[in-house]
Amino acid sequence: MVKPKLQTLVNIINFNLLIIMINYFFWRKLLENFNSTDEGDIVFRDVILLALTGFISMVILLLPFVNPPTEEESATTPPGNVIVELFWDDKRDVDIDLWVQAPDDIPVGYSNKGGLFFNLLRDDLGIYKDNSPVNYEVSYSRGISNGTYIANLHLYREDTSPFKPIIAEMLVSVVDPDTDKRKQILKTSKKLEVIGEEITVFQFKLDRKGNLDKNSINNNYVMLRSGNKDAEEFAIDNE
Ligand SMILES: [Ca+2]
Ligand SMILES: [Ca+2]
Repeated sequence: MVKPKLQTLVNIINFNLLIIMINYFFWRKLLENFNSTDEGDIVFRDVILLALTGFISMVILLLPFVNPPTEEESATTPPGNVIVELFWDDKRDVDIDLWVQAPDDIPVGYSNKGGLFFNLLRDDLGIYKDNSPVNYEVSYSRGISNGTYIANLHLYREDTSPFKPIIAEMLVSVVDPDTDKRKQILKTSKKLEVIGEEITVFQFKLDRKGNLDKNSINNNYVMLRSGNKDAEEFAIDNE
């Protein structure tokens, strides 16, 4: 619960006293209409009046705490400024890898989860060793560099033999650094059929504000992945 500042509390109490007075005179005027002259009735009336005004003032005093402002809004603000997401069928134990590269940075993917600007949150292996029910990878950048971004996917491991083609969906979003508003700028689906194949899904240019240069969008292939099985074996053999 967020504590109100002292000044706010003083304002509430002042306001509350005003309400007590208004209430008291309102109800008193109302009850006077009964025109009772009996002393016992007057005492009873005053007690009731005090109890009533006390109750109303308690309610008013507690109102600011019924639905206090929380810091939830900031918790729902997505992290990062350039967000590249990859989705594939949750029910299939297929491992697909997302690879991204920011301008003037190294490729970021499962074997290199952090660069200067991008970070891969997690390498989703399909259903294998996954506590979540989803097949999903996401990379975030902090801040937006001016220049060309590349987003690839790599079909790493199959679930069945022969392999049944699978659809992967890629989304690119930008969070405006000034307003924190998130906007999806690119979206597409790809049918993947060849195990081990890496494709470039998007190349695109952004300025520092996250504005997309629509003329820059293409999918000319640039290899980003490293640490693939062949490369690992090659590295081990040559040690
Ligand atoms: Ca993966
Ligand atoms: Ca998964």
